Amino acid sequence: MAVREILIAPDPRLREVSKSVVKVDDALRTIMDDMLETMYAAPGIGLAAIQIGIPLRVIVIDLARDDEDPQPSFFVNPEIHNPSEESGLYEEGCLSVPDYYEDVERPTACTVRYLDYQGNAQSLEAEGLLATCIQHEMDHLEGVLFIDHLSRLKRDRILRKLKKDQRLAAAE
Ligand code: GNR
Ligand code: NI
Repeated sequence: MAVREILIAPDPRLREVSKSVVKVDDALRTIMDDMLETMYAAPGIGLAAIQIGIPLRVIVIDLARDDEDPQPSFFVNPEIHNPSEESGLYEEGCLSVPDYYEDVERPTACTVRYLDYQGNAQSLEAEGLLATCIQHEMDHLEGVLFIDHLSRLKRDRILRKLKKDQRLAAAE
């Protein structure tokens, strides 16, 4: 397993629409293992493949707390069904938008259909943080970032600061 570099906005690759996985094989499992290790190292609770530059519809999530055993979940070709009519606000962050946290409104529950690490079809009823995280990761598969749910003023302000941070880091 290897920790890969996480792309930071406004990297144009984060705007790509990821492609469906054709086969869950060992090559894909290596990517999923690297995604998990990269997410744990960050640390974060979710990661989409495009965040390490791989435009495939693959997500890893682990919501376990530090004092709990790891509970990694792998979602290949995930689809959201039956989003709840009820929506709620959750303060989101993103490893590709480091150090910014803002409330985003999303359905509070949904069903997810996907292929697991072995390639078996699964269905999961998600609510709360899991539902939020899955929807945040699904957005990445469409080239959408959580800041796209904010006002243009807030989004542009964050993107401008991110560009400046990267300019300063490059000059170091
Ligand atoms: O680590 C992460 N935390 C988080 C908090 C609230 C809502 C979504 C997330 S996902 C984020 C990791 C990430 O960027 N995944 O794409
Ligand atoms: Ni993210």
